[in-house]
Amino acid sequence: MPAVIDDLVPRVLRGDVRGVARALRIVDDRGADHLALLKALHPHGGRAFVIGVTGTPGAGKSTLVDRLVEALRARATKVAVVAVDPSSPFTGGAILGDRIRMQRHFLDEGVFIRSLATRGHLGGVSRSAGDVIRVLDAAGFDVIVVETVGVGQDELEIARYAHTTVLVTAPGLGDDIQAIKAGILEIADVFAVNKSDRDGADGAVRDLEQMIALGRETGAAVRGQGHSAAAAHGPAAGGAVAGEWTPPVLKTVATKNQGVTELLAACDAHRQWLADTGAGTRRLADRLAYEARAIFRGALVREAEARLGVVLLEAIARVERREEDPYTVSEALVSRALAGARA
Ligand SMILES: Nc1nc2c(ncn2[C@@H]2O[C@H](COP(=O)(O)OP(=O)(O)OP(=O)(O)O)[C@@H](O)[C@H]2O)c(=O)[nH]1
Ligand SMILES: [Mg+2]
Repeated sequence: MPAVIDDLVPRVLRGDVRGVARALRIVDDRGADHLALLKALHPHGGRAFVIGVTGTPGAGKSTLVDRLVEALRARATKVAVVAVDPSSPFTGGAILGDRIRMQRHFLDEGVFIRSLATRGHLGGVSRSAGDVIRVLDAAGFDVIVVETVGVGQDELEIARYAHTTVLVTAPGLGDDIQAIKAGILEIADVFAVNKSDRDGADGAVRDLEQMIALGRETGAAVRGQGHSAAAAHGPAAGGAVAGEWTPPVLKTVATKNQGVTELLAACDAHRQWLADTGAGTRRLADRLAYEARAIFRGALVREAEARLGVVLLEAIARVERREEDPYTVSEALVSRALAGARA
């Protein structure tokens, strides 16, 4: 192991704030030592509870996260917050806004706030988030909250790293609730209808509950298990019915700190359910498999690009000039990159 990593690892494991910041910079830069660092930290992870917070832009995610941090600190939990904004070209501004919103935690040693500059990273947003979570987990943070904007593919992928995924929406975003249907229903464990001080909160709660019930019916039908009304609707406060988790839909007003205790309780209940049913172990195995594939793909592309060098550039130029089709070119490139490689 490189000497610099040798020195750094114990500092990260002690939770030394400067050491953690340094480690995150190394991971971000993807320099020569970053894999050695991640390898060394890997065995020390697996203790942190990772909460993913996603949902429609402007729904109040950061305000809510700030309140969650406050509630967690009240129980002396060490918390790290990771803000991810993969799509916006104005990331600097958005993250600055998040910082200002959360700055009252800045002098608290038990809170670590970090924004993720993700665009342009090979392997994508989810790989960066996975690496950052690995460092923070090893550093002994009890809870890691990951805030992502939107409901796109990146956010769905980041949810793979979370134990509990909270979807935040707000009244009057009817169109967005339609958009949410595309995949997020399956991955959200807890729903928060924030800005419940506004009109339409009860309607939004009803809509979501209906969609969840419908999703469960469809799921049950697909699995050929049938369903009961009780299983479809579950208890009002959310929770497990016959081994299944019914995502609760909670009303919150982040600006007034309303519903935050209940939201945290729902996350705790989901964590307990993961532990009690073995679902947590399965999710972890899924996540590790997914992560291994993503890391493999990234490493493969890097290696192939390094081997091909200028040959790759020339081949792409031929496609640009319409001398060759991209399929034939890709096949030839893959053959050439892997030539001589043994399993
Ligand atoms: N009325 C009302 N306003 C809220 C509530 N929660 C947040 N807001 C306001 O909504 C605006 C957006 O809040 P943010 O916390 O930045 O929302 P966000 O979802 O993190 O936004 P992005 O990260 O940009 O997608 C801010 O002006 C908040 O003060 C709430 O419960 N009620
Ligand atoms: Mg935000």
